[in-house]
Amino acid sequence: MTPPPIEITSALLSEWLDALSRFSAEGPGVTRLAFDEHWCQAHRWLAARAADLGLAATADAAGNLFFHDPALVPAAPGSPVILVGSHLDSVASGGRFDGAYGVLSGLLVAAELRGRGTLPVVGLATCEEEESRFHGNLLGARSLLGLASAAELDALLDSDGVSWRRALESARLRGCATALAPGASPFTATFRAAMMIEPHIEQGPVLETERLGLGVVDRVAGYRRLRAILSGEARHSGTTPMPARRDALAAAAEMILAAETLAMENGPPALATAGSVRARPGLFNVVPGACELWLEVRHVELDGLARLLSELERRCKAIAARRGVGFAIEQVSSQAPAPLSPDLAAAAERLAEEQGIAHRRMASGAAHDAMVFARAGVPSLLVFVPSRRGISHSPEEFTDAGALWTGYHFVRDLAARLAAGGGTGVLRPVGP
Ligand code: HGY
Ligand code: MN
Ligand code: MN
Repeated sequence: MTPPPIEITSALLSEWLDALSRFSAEGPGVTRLAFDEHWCQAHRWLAARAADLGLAATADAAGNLFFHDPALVPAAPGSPVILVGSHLDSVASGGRFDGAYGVLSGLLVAAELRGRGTLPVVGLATCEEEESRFHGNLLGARSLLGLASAAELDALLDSDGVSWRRALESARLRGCATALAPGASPFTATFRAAMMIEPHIEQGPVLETERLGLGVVDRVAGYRRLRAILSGEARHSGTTPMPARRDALAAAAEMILAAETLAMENGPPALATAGSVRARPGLFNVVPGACELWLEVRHVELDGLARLLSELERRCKAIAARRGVGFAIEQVSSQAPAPLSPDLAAAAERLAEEQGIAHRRMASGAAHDAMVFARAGVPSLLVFVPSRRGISHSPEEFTDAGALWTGYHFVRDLAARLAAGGGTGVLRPVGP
């Protein structure tokens, strides 16, 4: 075993979280969209910190970044590893901990456990998870598992019309991604994921309310994201009588409230959100003739999610028909709810009990990279630490240093135990 050249402490974790948060666009909170210049700077900074810790940092063709023992050869066939990490991107005006905590934890765990155990531990920063730039269904995790296709590189466009291919190419020119493989499957596995552990802030109020130090997550809610286009008639706002109007924005307003009502009627864990509404032409003196509305529903059960989706569509269509407004809807992204590994959750609970850390099993309402790994058959676990007042996707997101360190320590010890046992009891045979 080789000890890391710098001491890994709570102060170091906090200092590096601060440093990582500074790779952000102007404005409140952290804005680090996949493959943008701030993301690239963060990527290079992480590679440099890996080197400080005596680790190699290997990027893949999608810009995912792996932190590992230099003696470990990437893409070596038949050599499974435990991946520990989370995502590097953020939402616009997000917090300092979402994704970043898991990325830094993975980096530090890989350094501390380098050369220990029969199963190597590799840190991971996925390139994209938030869908803030591309609505790509968790591009990072999917690409590193070989589940993203070449067609998506051109089909996925950001709000400026830049394709995923072009954004990735600019990141590659800055040294943050390797060349795409030719053919329909441009992404190949850099490491064979035998297990995946994602340390993350809870982003909700449960752990703080119940005064618990850890959440052992055994299932993750899924979502459906919809773009609705409403077409009415743009008319003079000073002369068009109220009953004669076909106002696309007023119809959208009703749909927004219908979504809220639907989720309230269903009760937890049903959730519905209208995240964006854009009216055209967007003037004081014109009745809006067109409107784009973004809607999202979430649920931890697949049938619950399907029911929410169909009922929301039914209510929106009825509103549009009553108002004489055209209505077209498309699903832009979706994640099925994902159960995580019961074996890993049980191992985590055992360790939390041994260490005397107050904890509970819970579901995650937020989506996470771990759900993609789990659905791909990789035993996966999310470990939560408390979020102050449950706030996330906001500059106000906060977890104190002690709670972050407890979670880090716990994940390190869990990974060490799993690595030492070679994954016994958890690791299922991994196909070729
Ligand atoms: O949207 C989500 O649930 C995640 O934070 N990306
Ligand atoms: Mn997030
Ligand atoms: Mn996250």
